[in-house]
Amino acid sequence: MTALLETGVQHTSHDDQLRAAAIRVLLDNWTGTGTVPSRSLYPHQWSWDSAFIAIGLRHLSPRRAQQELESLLSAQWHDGRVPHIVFNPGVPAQAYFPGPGFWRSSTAGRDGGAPAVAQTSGIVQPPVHALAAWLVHRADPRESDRRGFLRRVHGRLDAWHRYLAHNRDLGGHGLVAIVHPWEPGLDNSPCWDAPLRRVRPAAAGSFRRADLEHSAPADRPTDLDYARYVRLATDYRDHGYDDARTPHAFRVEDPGFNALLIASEYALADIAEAVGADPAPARARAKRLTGALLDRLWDGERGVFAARDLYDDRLLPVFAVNGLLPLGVPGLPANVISALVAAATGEHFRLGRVHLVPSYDLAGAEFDANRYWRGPSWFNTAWLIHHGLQAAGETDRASRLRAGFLRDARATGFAEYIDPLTGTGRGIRDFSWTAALTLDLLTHHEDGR
Ligand code: 2M8
Repeated sequence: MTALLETGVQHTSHDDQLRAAAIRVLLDNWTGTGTVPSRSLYPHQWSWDSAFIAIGLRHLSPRRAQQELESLLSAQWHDGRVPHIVFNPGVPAQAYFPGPGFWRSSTAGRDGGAPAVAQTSGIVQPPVHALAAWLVHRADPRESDRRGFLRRVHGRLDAWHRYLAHNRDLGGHGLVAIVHPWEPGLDNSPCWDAPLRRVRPAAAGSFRRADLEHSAPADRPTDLDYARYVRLATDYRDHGYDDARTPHAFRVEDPGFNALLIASEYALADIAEAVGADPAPARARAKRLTGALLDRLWDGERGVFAARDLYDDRLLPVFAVNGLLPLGVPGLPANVISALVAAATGEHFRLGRVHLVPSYDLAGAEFDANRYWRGPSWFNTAWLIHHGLQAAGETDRASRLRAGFLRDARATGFAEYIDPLTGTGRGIRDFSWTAALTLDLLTHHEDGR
């Protein structure tokens, strides 16, 4: 710990001060086995947060980055799912809703092989973990090999991807479906408004939100949205988190989730090769997913990817940041890449003319510069699009986005999200993935990822 603390002191330049501040956030939010997204609003371990956090932590302590991922993966269910939250038993029950008493994973999830001791949620989040594990390994291969890191995580990551391929292809077209708006991580995006309208809200007063104690109501989802989130999660739980048995009133193929899975399948193939296993299955899955992504979710008329509602098998005509995330997927046709860059820079997202990348259409009827995923810009999606632009050969745009990212992270004290029009910080501060990805962008690494 002392060595880590020393890493963060005695710097003078602008970047070094920012690096020291980012390290401070990560040290403060470390619990001993993993990192909380925020001490106040999110006092447990979140799945895709941990992957982004590990990507930053690898520059501070590759060993700690390994631990971050391994502590999350240790709560994996036998069916392969990596839960979206792993609860810290030391945190009071009322600190976060829905908490362990709501999800009841060890009893309701018994058939899915939920851990007997660790308490978790029953839904999932985007599978960024294999990508994170590979990047963590690459940061210090010798230390990784010495600790047998890749050998230990390979089987778990493989089981995770197999769970998604086998249990979550609810449409039968080779893509993963999400069954709750929290699963893609873009909780209250206008993308989900239409499919959510079908969901009967849980009774008002049947649950108590904890988020409004830490964040302004104008920045967070509405009570009606919450009542629907609770209904969906209750139905899943009451069907034992069994994907085949649950009626799933909400079933959507999301381009962001599937694009991140493709990136992670390629990373899993690299991991397989490094541990002497067969990389072919993961590579084949990545290729199949890419074909299905193009067939099912490319909206050629609007020039972006779109989510598909499996209820009526229709694309959801919404410009949202998840539609840009496939930019980094290897092997996309050139016309798709150029259309995506045009969409990012056009009137809906105005890349380069606003702060980072708005989560939703600047010209859309539902645009709200403050409210959670309904307009604000987020640092993790900006980081992903930065890499997508690099992969597309758009190096100038990528470096301008990187510079804006670092400016906004510094100016807002590592805000959770920001107003895309003014750059004002929203949500909470000292947010872990903002700090972690700042650290990553401040550090040059040879493979460009
Ligand atoms: C937000 O989601 C949680 C539910 O999972 C919440 O609103 O309470 C989202 O921004 C999600 O993407 C993120 O992983 C999580 C923790 O940072 O917070």
